[in-house]
Amino acid sequence: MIDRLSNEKIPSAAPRESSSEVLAQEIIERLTYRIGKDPKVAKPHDWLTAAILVVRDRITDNWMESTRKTYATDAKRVYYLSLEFLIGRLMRDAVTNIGLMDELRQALASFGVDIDVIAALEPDAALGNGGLGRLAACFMESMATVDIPAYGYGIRYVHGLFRQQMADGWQVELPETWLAHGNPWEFERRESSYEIGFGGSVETVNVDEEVTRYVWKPAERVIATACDTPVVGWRAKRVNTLRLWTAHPIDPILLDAFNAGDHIGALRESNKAESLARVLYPADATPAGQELRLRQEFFFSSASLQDILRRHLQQYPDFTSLADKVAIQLNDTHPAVSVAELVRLLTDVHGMDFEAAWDIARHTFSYTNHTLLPEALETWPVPLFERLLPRHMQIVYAINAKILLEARKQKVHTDQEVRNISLIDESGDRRVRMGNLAFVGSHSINGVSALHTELMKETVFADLHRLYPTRINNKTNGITPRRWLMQCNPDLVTLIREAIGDEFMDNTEALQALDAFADKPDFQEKFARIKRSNKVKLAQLVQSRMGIRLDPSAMFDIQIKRIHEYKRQLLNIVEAISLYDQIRSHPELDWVPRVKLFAGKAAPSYHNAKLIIKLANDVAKVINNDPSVRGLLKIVFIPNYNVSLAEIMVPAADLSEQISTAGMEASGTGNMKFALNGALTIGTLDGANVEMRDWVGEENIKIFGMTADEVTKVRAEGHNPRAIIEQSRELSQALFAISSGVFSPDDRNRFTALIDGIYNHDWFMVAADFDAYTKAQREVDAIWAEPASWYSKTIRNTARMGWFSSDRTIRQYAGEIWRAG
Ligand code: T68
Repeated sequence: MIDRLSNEKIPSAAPRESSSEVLAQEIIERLTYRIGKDPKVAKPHDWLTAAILVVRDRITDNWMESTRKTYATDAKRVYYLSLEFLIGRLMRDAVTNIGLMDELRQALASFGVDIDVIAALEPDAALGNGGLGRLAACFMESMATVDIPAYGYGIRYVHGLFRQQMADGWQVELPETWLAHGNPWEFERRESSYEIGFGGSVETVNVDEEVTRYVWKPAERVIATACDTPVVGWRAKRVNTLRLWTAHPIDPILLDAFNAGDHIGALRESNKAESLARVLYPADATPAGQELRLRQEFFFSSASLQDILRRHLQQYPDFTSLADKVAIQLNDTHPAVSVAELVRLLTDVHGMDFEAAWDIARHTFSYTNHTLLPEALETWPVPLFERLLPRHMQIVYAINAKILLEARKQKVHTDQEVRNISLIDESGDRRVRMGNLAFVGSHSINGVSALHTELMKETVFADLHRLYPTRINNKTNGITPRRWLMQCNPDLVTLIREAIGDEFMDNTEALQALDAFADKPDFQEKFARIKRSNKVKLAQLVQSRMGIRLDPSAMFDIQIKRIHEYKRQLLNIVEAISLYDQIRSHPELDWVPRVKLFAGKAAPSYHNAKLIIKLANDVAKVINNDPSVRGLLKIVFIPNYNVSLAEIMVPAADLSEQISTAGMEASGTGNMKFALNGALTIGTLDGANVEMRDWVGEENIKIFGMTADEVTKVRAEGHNPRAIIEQSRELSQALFAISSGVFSPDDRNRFTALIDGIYNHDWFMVAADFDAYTKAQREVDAIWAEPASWYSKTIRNTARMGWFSSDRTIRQYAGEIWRAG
């Protein structure tokens, strides 16, 4: 196997020519022989599939080459384990990265097919909830771009994140069916299948007086089968693999049951197995809690580890070299059970002793934390964990005993601190703490922004940090500039190339040269014209989807992200209401016309988040239909936010809303996308906003509100929101309007509880930050009123955001955590 892969004499497919004529010929071949359609009757979808197959074949050539290179150079492999990959569409990404956009466009045009039309038919692969899943997708593209041999491992959900529909302003969730037309990107790998067990018991075998072997006898078993998607980096330097697992029963049908007439029972096992990969859990930043989720976590962790170990043994004699040749990154705690599973595989299956296995595990794993919200930290009830994974429970106890002994030896921790370090939370019902398991099983624990990393050391992991003070480190998030600048904003890219040349396309930090153009009137004018044309495109989308007309010369003020109380869409809506009041009370003033756009999904079980969506829609209805506003303010909530919608909204934004309660947003990545595309940010000193301010300069970002330290202090000392509200006429009027039913005449109490929350505790500091926020908004208006000043700032945002490329982030992971590449 190894010999074959490294043997240069094995012939490989000949490199392909890429003229538009050759591509056209290949498209017809795929249409005819792979899809079975005569070009005369082919539907747009058939053309899309044919085009993807042509592109995929070209990528496949580079893919094999990349795999050969990894073997030949004996390179370390990086494995990125993530329950979410929020990819979006792949066609435009793949075609631009292999540099065939013009040729393919021409080839399709020769059949009268518009590439933009068919590209829009590709469904979004929405195998993630939000930032965490999108980060994994950006990382996959950047790992290929910076030439790191990497595999992403996850689950091939049949249904990704739900489709959001609005029914009278309420969010309704509908199933999403991205696989309805098949998925031409993927390759099923039947030969890469593994058995995954659940439940049952553990037997002990005494090998001799000293050595006991443990044998797990699972009560249930399912098969995990690999499905591979190639991920091509910029300029096709390398192609890596995204390997997603599907679940199958061992016996597809129980024939005895079927023959006895039990037709449903005959399929029970099959349904149970397949339910593992059926659907993505839609809760973000709130743990799912149910047994199926833990089953999903173990299913994909075990399959991935078995695959990693098998690949290692193909190339090396044993596992002593594992940590030198393999780095496994745990994307949040969702794959944390891998720590116990690797120890089990190395000891019970491969005969290693516990100490050696534990040592290898710790040197192989590293863990990224994405949230400090206590309610989002994963824990599992001990009885559930033990019933589903009895052997892993024993291993968790064995690890815990080691760690607690180490802590006791240090003699610096109080009893309470030792209890905090324990892998088992004993404060109520006993629970396994997945964050602590991931921490102790890893040599690196990273946060996703400088602030977040510091807070990790001070809060959730304070005691573990004291025990292992060198492990926590920061890796500030990034975004891929291919999707989030080159593909989504081609006109801006043309303008930038004319101004500063092409270097920024390979090194995003070279955008800095644009700084010299920020105050040039003719450059500003061109920059403004491109922004306007992006806004016209968004306005057309809003017109056609929602029947609302938007004026592209108004300021487009955008907040798009998951709906969550800590992200404070509510603060934005309350400010809109207060602005509405002022426009009506002072019609004589020179108001800046604004369109406030919102989009985002709420977790289906998150009551307040769903109420906030309804409020945005109720407020929009009143304001948009009030003639006394004279079109100066519009509110729009665009349904069904996804990656593809973001690609249209991001380049069209003038103002980017990044207004989370300080200390609560780990990083944010939407903030980076907007600034890179020339929007001004209004934001708190939270997450990566802090570092964005350092890069763009404080005169080019509008920061407002309490700091994380101030929030902590106010919460500790007791906050009196009622007093604050009573002192602010604008705030009390806006809150009163909401709670008294001005926007919900059909149900006057609809929002009473939501507003009572602000009066009574204001956990998210909406009242506390309101005045600072409105003041900042009026300052933004003043800048907008001076176009030269506005564009000078926004151009500098584009110029100075290059550091936030995920290529930089990945280089830091590779150099400082993985020691790979
Ligand atoms: C996000 N986390 C952070 N979680 O909120 C954001 N959680 O600040 C950060 O930029 C981003 O991660 C990338 O680091 C999430 O998106 C989830 O989606 C999630 C999903 C399931 C369970 C818990």
